[in-house]
Amino acid sequence: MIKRLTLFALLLYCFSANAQTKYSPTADNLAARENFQDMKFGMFIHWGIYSQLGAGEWVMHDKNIPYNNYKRLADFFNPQAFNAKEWVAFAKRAGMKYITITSRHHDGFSMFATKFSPYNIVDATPYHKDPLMELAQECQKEGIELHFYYSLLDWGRPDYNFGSPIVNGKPVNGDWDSYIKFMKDQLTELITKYPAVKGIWFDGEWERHSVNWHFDEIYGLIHKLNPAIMIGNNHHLAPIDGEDFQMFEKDLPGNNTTGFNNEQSIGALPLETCETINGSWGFNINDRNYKSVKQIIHYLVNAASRNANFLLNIGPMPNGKIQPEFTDTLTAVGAWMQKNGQSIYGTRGNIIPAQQWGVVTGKSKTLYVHILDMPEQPYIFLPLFKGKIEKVRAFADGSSIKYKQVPEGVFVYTNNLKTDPNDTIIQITTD
Ligand code: FHN
Repeated sequence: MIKRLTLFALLLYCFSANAQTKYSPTADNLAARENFQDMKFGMFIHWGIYSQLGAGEWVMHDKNIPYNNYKRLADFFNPQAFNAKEWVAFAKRAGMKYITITSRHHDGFSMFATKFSPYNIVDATPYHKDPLMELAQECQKEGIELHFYYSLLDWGRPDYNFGSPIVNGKPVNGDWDSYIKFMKDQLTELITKYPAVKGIWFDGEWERHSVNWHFDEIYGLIHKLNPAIMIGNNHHLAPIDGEDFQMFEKDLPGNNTTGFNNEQSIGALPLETCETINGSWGFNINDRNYKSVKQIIHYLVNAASRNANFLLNIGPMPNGKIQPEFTDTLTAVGAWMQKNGQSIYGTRGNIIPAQQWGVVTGKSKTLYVHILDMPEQPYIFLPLFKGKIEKVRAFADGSSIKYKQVPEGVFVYTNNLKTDPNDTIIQITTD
């Protein structure tokens, strides 16, 4: 009898598992994915009450600040100099097409007006305004996409119960159902109230790999509210059902210098890689490890050649201003994009593997060869290239360049080429 019951339970399980419908993206979502890949360059923003301590967004955790003491930061968070117009104009000037901003980080503080937690910028600070609404409205006006970073991990809420052991998919002593409901309520607010929101960027799953995050319900809800929303999750794993893009942290797809991407293979979804302009995500007054204009251009070009967007982070200051080191660098990157954006926006990658001299991006019948490190010999070689070439020109001035096609690929001669210290671009038109 017991055997029969077990068999029946097994059959029932298999049946219900099969009956679960797999996510199938709508036409609008597929269009959003194409558009996402076309944008190529986005601005990541980590900004919260932690910015006031000038030591990054993990300061509460890193400096062992008790949650109740940390919460006092809200009492004097008053970013009077925040100006959504300036931020959006700055992102545009840098050549960025979308903004991904922290709506709630691991400290649990909501940077938006929410009915579901009093610990939010409108109710808990003297600022009493919702900067994310101003940003959303400005993004919509200026044609910039807005994505919200949303932390799954919460260091302070009793229902999350940070540090608790996990038993049967739930934290012991927490109230997991209440926490899941809370997140769904907040996500509903973010998706239904804020204009221009086009994506949700989850983070913090890695803190509890063994818990049941109810992603089927959470992703299902988001796509029900707006099927075109792009969902990504920084779980450092291969994408799971319901996600619309795959992200990599501080590494180009396929690399694993951080150790985050041990279990992460590259899937078929649109890709994004994020990195920060210095060494910190949130404002860090002591971090002067600024990336140069050249480093940022190289990151962007390398990401595009591997078919990935580049989401570059800045941590604004607590008053809402962006420090001049960041604005100067990104204004120069924007000037470069103004001239050379055609070789990045709307392109796709994985045309040939990365070479010692650089990489290739492409759009329909045009290839853009990015020489990032000019070789000593007067030519570069593009392996595997089999298409019929119509013309090879310098992108900067259109002058013709000599080439020789062989069965193994093509030699492009660089001796008379005017070089660019950031990236010498050659345009190959194929038939
Ligand atoms: O812990 C966070 C960190 O603060 C930051 O938000 C980055 C951005 O990719 N993600 C987490 C670390 O994986």
